[in-house]
Amino acid sequence: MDIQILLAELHHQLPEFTFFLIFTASQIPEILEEVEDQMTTPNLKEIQETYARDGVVLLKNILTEDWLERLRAAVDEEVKKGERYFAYKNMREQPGTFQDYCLTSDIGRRVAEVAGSSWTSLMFDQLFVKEPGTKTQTGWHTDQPYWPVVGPIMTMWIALDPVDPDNGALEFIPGSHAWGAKYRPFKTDQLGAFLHYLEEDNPEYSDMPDFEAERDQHRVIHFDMEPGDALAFDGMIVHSAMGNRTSTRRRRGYAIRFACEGATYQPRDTVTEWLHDPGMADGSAFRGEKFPLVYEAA
Ligand SMILES: O=C(O)CCC(=O)C(=O)O
Repeated sequence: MDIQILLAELHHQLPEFTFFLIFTASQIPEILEEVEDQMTTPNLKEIQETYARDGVVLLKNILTEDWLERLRAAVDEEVKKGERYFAYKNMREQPGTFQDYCLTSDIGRRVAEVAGSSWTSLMFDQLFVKEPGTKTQTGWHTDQPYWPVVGPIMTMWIALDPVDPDNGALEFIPGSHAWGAKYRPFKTDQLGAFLHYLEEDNPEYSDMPDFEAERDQHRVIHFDMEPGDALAFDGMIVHSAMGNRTSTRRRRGYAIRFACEGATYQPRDTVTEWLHDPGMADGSAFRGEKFPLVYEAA
C-alpha cells in the first residue's frame, strides 16, 4: 500500500496515533543532535568498558585543528629551554596555551566521560618529546606511586605527531592497573631509563619486575596514533615507551594528569613534593586551589 494512503487510512481510524507518529518523526533529528552534543566521545559505552577493563583506551581525533596547531607551537617554544626529557612539567601553571587548553577546552569533560566520573580536577601536565635518534626506551613503570594521591587518576597523552613503534609508541600491559600491585618508584636517567629505587624502606611497595625481560609472559600492546589522537590511561597501569629510532620523525606527546571522583590527597615523602599542598587535608577529595576542578556534572 502507498505510504500516503496508509497514513490517510490510519489518520481516519486513529487520528491521535498519526498525530503522535508525525510529531515524533519531526523531532528525531533534533533529539539526535542533542545526544551528540552531550557526548563529546563517540562509542562512549565501548570506550568506558575498554578503559575500565584494560586501563587504557585510544580516543581518536580529540583535538580541533586550532588546538593542534597551538599546542605544537607551544611545545616547540617550551623545548627551546633545553631541559631534560622529564623536566617539562606543570606548564599549565603559567598563563598561555597549555593553561588555556587544560582549563577551557573540552578535555576535562572527556576525562569525566571516559572514567564515568561526576568531576575532574587537574593535577599537572607534562611534555614528552622524543627527538629523532633518541634510542632510549622509557623503562616500564606505573605513575601513581610518584604522586600524592590515591584513587582514580587518568592521564590523557595527546599525540602531536604521528606515533608508531619506529618513533616511540607507548606500550602497556592491559589490565595491570587492576592487579593491586604497588610498584616502588625509581629514579631514572635523563631519558627515563632505570637508575635506582626510591623509598627503599617503604614496605607498601614491591620492586618493579623486569617486564622487559619477561615481556613474552604478558600481553603487551601499543597504539599507532595520528596527531590529535589521545591515549587515556590509568595511573596504576604498567607502561613504557619505545625509543625513537627514526632519523627524521619527531614524537611530541603532551600528557595531562587528572583526578576523578574518589581520588583523595595523600602526601608522602616521594619524588613529587612539588605536588604537595599544605592547605589540603590528608584524605580530602583531590580538588582545590592547586588542583582546580575542570569539569563537574550539572
Ligand atoms: O611519552 C613517554 O615517553 C612516556 C610517557 C609516560 O610514561 C607517562 O606519561 O606516564
